[in-house]
Amino acid sequence: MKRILTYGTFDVLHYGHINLLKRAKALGDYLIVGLSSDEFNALKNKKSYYTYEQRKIILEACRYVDLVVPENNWEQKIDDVQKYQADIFVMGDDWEGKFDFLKDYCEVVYLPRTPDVSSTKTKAEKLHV
Ligand code: C2G
Repeated sequence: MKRILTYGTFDVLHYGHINLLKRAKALGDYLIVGLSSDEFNALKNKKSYYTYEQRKIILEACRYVDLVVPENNWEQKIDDVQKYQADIFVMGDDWEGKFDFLKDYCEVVYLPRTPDVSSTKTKAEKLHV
């Protein structure tokens, strides 16, 4: 049973997020997502359209996601890898290198981001009519 761990805000869930979750899940059998709390988003200077609870409901409906847990700070990742017995930590490659310290605890994989889509862009673009 290979366990995968990833983190993010996953606001206004879009196909870039799904593409990441799908590829992460394909690396193992069980995908745990550390979902950024509203308070942690503030630390990331990110505002989300949906609240943590709303983003959690949406993410839990995704077929690739097995467990959603809160991400409250930058420091919890080592503990989380141990707590959730993660074999592989996965992030989009906009984070390339930023989490290499986890290599002492699990495999670290950075996956290519899906181009041309983001929650910010989705919220800003005119709706297709
Ligand atoms: N992502 C992607 N392609 C996009 C947009 C996002 O592959 N077009 C990936 C990101 O690289 C990330 C995940 O989807 O791995 C979630 O993206 P965000 O919600 O923007 O997460 P972020 O704000 O980068 O938070 O501790 C880590 C942070 O919580 C990551």
